[in-house]
Amino acid sequence: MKFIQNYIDGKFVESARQFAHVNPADGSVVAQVSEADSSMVDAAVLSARKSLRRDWGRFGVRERVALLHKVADAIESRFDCFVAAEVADTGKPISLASKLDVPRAAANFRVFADLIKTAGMESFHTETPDGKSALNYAVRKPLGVVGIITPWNLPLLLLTWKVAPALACGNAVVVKPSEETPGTATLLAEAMQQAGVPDGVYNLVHGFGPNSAGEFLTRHPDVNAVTFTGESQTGAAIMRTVAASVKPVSFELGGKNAAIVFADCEFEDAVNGIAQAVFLNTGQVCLCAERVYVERPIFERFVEALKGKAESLRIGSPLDVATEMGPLISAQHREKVLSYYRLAQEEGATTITGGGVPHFESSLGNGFYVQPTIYTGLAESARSVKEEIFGPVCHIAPFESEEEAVQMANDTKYGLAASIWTSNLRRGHRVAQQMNVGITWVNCWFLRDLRTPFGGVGLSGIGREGGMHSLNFYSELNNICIRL
Ligand code: NAD
Ligand code: 6OD
Repeated sequence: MKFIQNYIDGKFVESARQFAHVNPADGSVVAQVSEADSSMVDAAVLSARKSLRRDWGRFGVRERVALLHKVADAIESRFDCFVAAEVADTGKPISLASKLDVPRAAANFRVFADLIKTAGMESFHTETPDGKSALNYAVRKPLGVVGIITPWNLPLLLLTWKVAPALACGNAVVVKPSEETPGTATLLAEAMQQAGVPDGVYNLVHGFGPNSAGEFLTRHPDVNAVTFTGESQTGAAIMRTVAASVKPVSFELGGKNAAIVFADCEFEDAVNGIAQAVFLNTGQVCLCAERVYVERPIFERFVEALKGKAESLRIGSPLDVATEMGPLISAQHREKVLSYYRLAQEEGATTITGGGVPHFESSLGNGFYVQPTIYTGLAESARSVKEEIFGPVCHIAPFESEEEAVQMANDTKYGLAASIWTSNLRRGHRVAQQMNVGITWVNCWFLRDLRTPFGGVGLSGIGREGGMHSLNFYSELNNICIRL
């Protein structure tokens, strides 16, 4: 049995309480994880604070940049260990962890290192009506101690997406990964040690949300800012907690994303792209499309083609390189997804494919698998069309006009991402600009440039991260005005 520990002030530390880490592919307990109590969260925050007063606080940008590249080197030098830990954490196919999560973790450190190196600051030469003259320039300073709370779906990618810019800006961090996925964050602590990151700069506490490490961290008076990725309702709870101390927050929350497929699309590209957008990572990507709107003339053909894609997905062991779809993260999450499968039936859906649980003779039968599922025929007001399911499932509805497609796509309390599929680029631009979301893709999906703004509107979040947006969130600006 493996033991997964907290990492505080450069040391791996155990706690009195432990919880089990379960393999989603077969339901077996694979590790015991130390749950940090409130005194350990205090120690982590104190250690982060002290690091700002020691070497780390005196590091210049050049030294921080060099160190972040060393962290990326350390991740790459242990590539296979990170892939194994990501697969053990999530049950995602090894091919996906190798192509997406681990390379992105290293890229997050490199991109934000390079960005802070070249980022300039604003300056203004000011002349007042009464003849005074001044030079204004802003300087960037760290926020201090940043609390980072992350979910289980892309645990390493999303953690490093926040840790890298936070460290680039000179902060020290205390991270609380999801209780479902403790492995890669712990391996990242080893990579930090290997890279020579000073003690206290990266602290890791394991545990749950309410009345556990997550809440202790967000409630902590000596944490200067909180950045969170997860469910919208959790974001609301964290917002209530941090309100008392008026901390800056960045929230990347849930979605109920739409895809709009016009009859003039490149049909094969659109089918392949939407299959990715619906089923990647077993539908557990916040950007996944759960609502697909298809222009009437190609509706039947599109539904048939996506059904073919869903039914040809190789579902199986995450360790098999041929596997394309793994299990959901947990028994509890599977029950949630299956409850939506039942709800869709009750709400009058036509099941095009799936709707249940695949059968396995092997130990995978104890895993948390569901079938990739497509529904049609639901009213737009149905709960299963309105609420985030976070599984390999979509509802496909026909539309008659561009205006109707835009109206249906925007009829949601969420607003994270959308994709538009058309060979008419003028229409692509026009429709994209009407999407009430933070991220719109045209003829692609989840094609990322880390310098671009990332975030959502409505229930999908507050603020933007990515590129300069991350640097601006993770720093305080001090404007200096010099009378000339
Ligand atoms: P979750 O909100 O249940 O948990 C996320 C993290 O918050 C976990 O570490 C959890 O322990 C912690 N937490 C829970 N309650 C807390 C509390 N009261 N105080 C402090 N911490 C608390 O989310 P999840 O189930 O892990 O992830 C899935 C959700 O995340 C989906 O809704 C998905 O859309 C969303 N998500 C959004 C993005 C994005 O970029 N917008 C990215 C990935 C996932
Ligand atoms: O690609 C990213 O930077 C990012 N934040 C992806 C989020 C995916 C949500 O599950």
